[in-house]
Amino acid sequence: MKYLAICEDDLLFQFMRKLATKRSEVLFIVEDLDAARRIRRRGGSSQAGPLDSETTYQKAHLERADQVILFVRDTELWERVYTQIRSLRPDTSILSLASGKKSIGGHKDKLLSQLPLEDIFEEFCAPQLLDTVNRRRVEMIRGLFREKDKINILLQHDPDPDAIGSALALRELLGRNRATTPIVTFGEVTRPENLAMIRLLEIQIERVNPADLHGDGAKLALVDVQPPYFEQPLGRVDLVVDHHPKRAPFTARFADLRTDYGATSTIFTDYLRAAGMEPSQRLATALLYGIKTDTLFLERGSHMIDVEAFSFLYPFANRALIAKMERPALPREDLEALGRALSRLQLEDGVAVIHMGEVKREDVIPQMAEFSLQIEGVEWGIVSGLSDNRVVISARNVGYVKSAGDIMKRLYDDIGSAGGHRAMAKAVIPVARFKEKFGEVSEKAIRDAIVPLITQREDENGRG
Ligand SMILES: [Mn+2]
Repeated sequence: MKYLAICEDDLLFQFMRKLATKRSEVLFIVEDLDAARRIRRRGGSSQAGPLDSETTYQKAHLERADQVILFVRDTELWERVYTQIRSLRPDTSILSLASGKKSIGGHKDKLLSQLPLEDIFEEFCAPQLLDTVNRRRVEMIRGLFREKDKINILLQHDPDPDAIGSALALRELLGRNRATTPIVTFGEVTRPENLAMIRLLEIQIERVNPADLHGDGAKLALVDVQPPYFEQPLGRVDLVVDHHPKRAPFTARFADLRTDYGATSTIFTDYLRAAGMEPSQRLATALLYGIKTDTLFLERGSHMIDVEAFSFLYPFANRALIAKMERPALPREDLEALGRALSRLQLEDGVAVIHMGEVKREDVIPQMAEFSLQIEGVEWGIVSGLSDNRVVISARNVGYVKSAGDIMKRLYDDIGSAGGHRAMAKAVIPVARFKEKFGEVSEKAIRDAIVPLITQREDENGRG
């Protein structure tokens, strides 16, 4: 096969140098002498001359060419060159590389085919370019923090797998651990699948009060969420990586919002790949589960990019573990404790108070608080249990009433840690301190303390 490549300059040669020099049958015809020399110096064959002149093609033996490749961006020149070639060789096939689809429109020429540059670029160059962009972003992210900085990675109120996976990935990307880079939330994980995820992957998510976010000069990173989501101002935000649309303006030292991504975990998978990092099984499992749940197994709003990230992570992940997360099981003992508690449930002013006693697994408590809101007439669900010599209390409400976080704080913050937001809150108190203040750990003690605060009229609010 003899190829004739007709080009304005030596750009095409640069792109296909390996191929063109290996196959000496490609002759490059270029406009100027310098370009022709450059091609020859680098091992190609070339000839210089006006591209629209008959003499050029006679010298190049156009009649021996099996295929003409046309790489001319100037549309007027393109027309002249095309006309010239066709008048000399009506039967040779021409492949035109051009931007846009314009030039081909006017010609009913079966032997002319066009390869749009955009398509070539997208398929072969864009992924590598994107890789460069991601690598640059990773460098910027690493540059945000100094080694001695503590970083809080803040998630939404009820962290989901996408957020949790992203937080783990950020930590890994920064080469940090749980102590220096805790994952925090103002709320807590409640969905059984998500609780199963953090239990099976041994991920700790700490509850913090908004006031403590920058304690000890800690830096703040947000993943899968943006600052305006939070009711309270967050102070200085160092990093935001998210895939949700930007609803309100915010400032952050670094922000990467990609609304065309189905999951934030996909963005972090991009980062990891660009940084040349192979994810651990734990991280790959978390990210895979994040992408899977946020895109409803690659159905909802997912794109090629999510599918690619998914298939990259798949071999590293523990699929058996994911199957367990999707069907979380409750310990039998805890179910029995719940059954007993439910059997004596009394509803008063729409408030359900359930004390489960000793529980095997602490995450059953928020799960049951969530569940209690489904009981008819329940507007507040307060569920408590004992775990590790601590009283753990979860509060939930239907959302339009008083702030659960405020009430828990007023009651328990002085003897333990308590907080949360309007619809969901938690308190953890050492048993001894609870007994000092309330006498005993029982449904009655909890109810007697909480119900008055819930039913208190608005105008009294804040005085007690
Ligand atoms: Mn998400």
